[in-house]
Amino acid sequence: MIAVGISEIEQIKKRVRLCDYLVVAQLFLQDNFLLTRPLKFTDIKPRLLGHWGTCHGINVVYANLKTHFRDDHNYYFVLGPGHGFPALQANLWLDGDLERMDSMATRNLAGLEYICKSFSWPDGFPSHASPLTPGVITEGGELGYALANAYGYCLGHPEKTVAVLIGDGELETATAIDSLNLKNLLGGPKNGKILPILHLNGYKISAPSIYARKSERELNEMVRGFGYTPIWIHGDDPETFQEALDEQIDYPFYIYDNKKGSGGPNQYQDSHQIPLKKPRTDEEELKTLEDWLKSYHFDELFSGEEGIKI
Ligand SMILES: Cc1ncc(C[n+]2csc(CCOP(=O)(O)OP(=O)(O)O)c2C)c(N)n1
Repeated sequence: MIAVGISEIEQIKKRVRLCDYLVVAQLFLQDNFLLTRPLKFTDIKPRLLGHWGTCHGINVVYANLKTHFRDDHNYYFVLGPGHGFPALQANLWLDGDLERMDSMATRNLAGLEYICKSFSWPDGFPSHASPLTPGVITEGGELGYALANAYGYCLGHPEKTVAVLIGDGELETATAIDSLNLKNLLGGPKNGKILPILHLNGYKISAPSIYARKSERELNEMVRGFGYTPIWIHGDDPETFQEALDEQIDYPFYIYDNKKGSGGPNQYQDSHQIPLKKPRTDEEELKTLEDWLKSYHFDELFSGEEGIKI
């Protein structure tokens, strides 16, 4: 039994589809953002930069946490892998957080075109989370500090809950793994609650992460050794995710186990950055990109006239 109903579960799925589409649009498109006509070579950005592989997982985590903590004004989210910026940007645009900081990022077609065109574009947005991003206080390009930041943010604020998403590659940094020890210093009733979520998508750039090479048992024992209780979330089903978040545990450590690059044309190590190299010159890749974008049925979630429909 989970604390959210069927309509909220459906809403999470729609939100993830919408944000996934916006990620792909930001990475690839400089025109024809709603696919109102067949995709052409000239619709594709001349220089493709950014990261896809981690983005679907970020969108899943963001949507589930947002629903779970919908009534909690003391809930905060820290994103470790700042290279997943297009996913963060999609969520911030959808909720109007971006428009509050940047009046061009309106929640309509003009704003959608603006965020897509401006991603990784001269004088536009950088490819990683940066101080231009609402709520971002630490440059997002260097991995490792997310958990320490989350503990710091909770210091002296027992009312706060901070969920922190840590990449499995990121957890290989000395800073991230050692930050688990902060529980012994800062866990307790005087400070806020930390919810670490390990994004176990298997790979760091082109090689398997060390944590993906460990068995479930080894990972569980490692997590328990640091004083947390491991809670596994296998796959993308929001019901499973909500069930995990509903568990009442003092020091949870969620392990979100999904496929890197899910929903895209290739997975794991081939999905880390731009999974299609030459859709601006290769007919087959252009078609693959068009099919990929169409797979999200974006017209059910957004239209030029009505705007956001979810
Ligand atoms: C301290 C540091 N070392 C290396 C890098 C280069 N780098 C960028 S992304 C990445 C892989 C990250 O893997 P993971 O944390 O698992 O994220 P995901 O696989 O979800 O993209 C690395 C090593 C970096 N950004 N920061």
